[in-house]
Amino acid sequence: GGVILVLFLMKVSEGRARTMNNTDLSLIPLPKNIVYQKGYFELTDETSWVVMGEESREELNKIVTYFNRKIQQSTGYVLSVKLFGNENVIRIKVDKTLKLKDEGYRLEVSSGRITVKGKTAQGVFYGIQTVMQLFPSQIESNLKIETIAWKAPCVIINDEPVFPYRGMLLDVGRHFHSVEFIKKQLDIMAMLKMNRFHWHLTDDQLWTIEIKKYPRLTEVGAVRRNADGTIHRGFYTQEQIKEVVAYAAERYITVIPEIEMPGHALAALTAYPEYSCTGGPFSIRNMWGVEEDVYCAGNDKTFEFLENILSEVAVLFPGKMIHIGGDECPKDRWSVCPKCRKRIRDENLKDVNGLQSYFIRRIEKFLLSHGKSMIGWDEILEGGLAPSATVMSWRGEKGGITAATMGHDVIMTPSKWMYIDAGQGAVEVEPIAIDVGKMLDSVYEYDPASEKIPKELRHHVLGAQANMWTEYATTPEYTEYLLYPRLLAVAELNWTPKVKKNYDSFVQRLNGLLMRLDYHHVNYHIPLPEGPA
Ligand code: TNX
Repeated sequence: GGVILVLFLMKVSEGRARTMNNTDLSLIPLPKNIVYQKGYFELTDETSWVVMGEESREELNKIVTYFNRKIQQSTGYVLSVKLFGNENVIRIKVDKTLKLKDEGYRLEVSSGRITVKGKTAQGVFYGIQTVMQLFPSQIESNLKIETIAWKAPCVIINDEPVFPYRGMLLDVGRHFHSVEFIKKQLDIMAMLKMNRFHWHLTDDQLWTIEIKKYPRLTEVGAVRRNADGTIHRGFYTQEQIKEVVAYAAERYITVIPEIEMPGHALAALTAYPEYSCTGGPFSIRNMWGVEEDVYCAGNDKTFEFLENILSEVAVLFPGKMIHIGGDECPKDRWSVCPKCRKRIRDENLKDVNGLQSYFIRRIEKFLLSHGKSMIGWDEILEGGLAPSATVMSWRGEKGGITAATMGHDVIMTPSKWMYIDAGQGAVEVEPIAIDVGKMLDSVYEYDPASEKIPKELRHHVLGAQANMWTEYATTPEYTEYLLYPRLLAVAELNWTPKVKKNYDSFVQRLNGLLMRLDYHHVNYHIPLPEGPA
């Protein structure tokens, strides 16, 4: 390990020692279009912001506050905000007439000033994120650094994302992760221009969201004793949920909560066994895999229970989408449950698979009546689905392609590429994970809208998502180790046009980004193309 680290650091310092060339920018994700210029802008304690125009002024002021906080920590400068000015300023503006997508921006760094124009305030936010990446990586430090000239090379950049959905899933239903941990990842996601956080809040092994109407969900469902005697626990109060949602919103990240049903529900059923087919009693599952006891689809009270939960969830998460899981629901209990069999007869369903579709459609109707739209894993396609639902394709891309053919929007998260809970190096040296051999380059090469998807359907592909399941990710350090640097590859494949994607260039730029992650104290994996020595 030590030798590898030294070699890596030598490589990094070699890169640093070269004279700075404006074409060596360490930008991730790589912008759509860069024109390199000569010279640089230098940030000083006299630099100020100028918020131009009337459009979205209040929001732009919030963005200034966000970046000022950051800049002050590392540089010690408190940048003022002025009404006018042309020299030593960072000018920002929302310009709706720009011929760019909503999240797009145009920026120009010249020796006298930096100008960032966004199609929306979010575009401005991303433009400034790019500006931050133009300054030395030390700008990410939370301690003041006095020995650095804060120079950004002169460039003109026109940029916009390929995909509108650029996501990351964190599973807290296997191993709980703290609010502090989540905020740290949201900071990094914002830096990478990612905009969706899929929060997998419930599973067979833990229920982690406080629901006022059903206190036993967290009293009973948020603590588990494993076979080895270790205790695993944790849940978020509604106040903490609001705190995370607001923190994400400040970074232009929408939080999508996932409440799993009809399967992966044993933590909830341990607390409220009356909503299962057998009535229990149960104890929270203390191994991984798929559980046979699921919500009873024949009992109207089950739907009342779930709808009451979703009503509270709908208020906590202002985003439009609610994820209801839908994956891996065994039908064993349903096929022998009298209430489920009666439902199959009464509703003229073909069989127990029809019951899965009945379940999902009934929940979707409820969500729509609350102004929310449903999203679920690709199993929700089985037996028919209402057209407004979005499908997350995880068992490969086939589910996604079928869904797009049927007119659904799709998020690609095929396990072969996007499951970054698998190991990312040689099995001999990597810690245990759920799977092996998901290397950085193979993740990077993934294309969410490839030739495999008929051209006329590609507009249904909203983007890709990296899934961080936590069966084996028991500590924050190890979870970060699995997330990084692969999350950076996922950020780029969602943002950067196919023709600009290049793995060698990505690895070059990665060195600079890893230094930024150091300032955030991220425990990333060090990628070595040669494998172990
Ligand atoms: C499959 S992806 C699951 C998860 C596991 C994951 C492990 C999906 C919808 N279900 O419950 O954590 O594999 O990689």
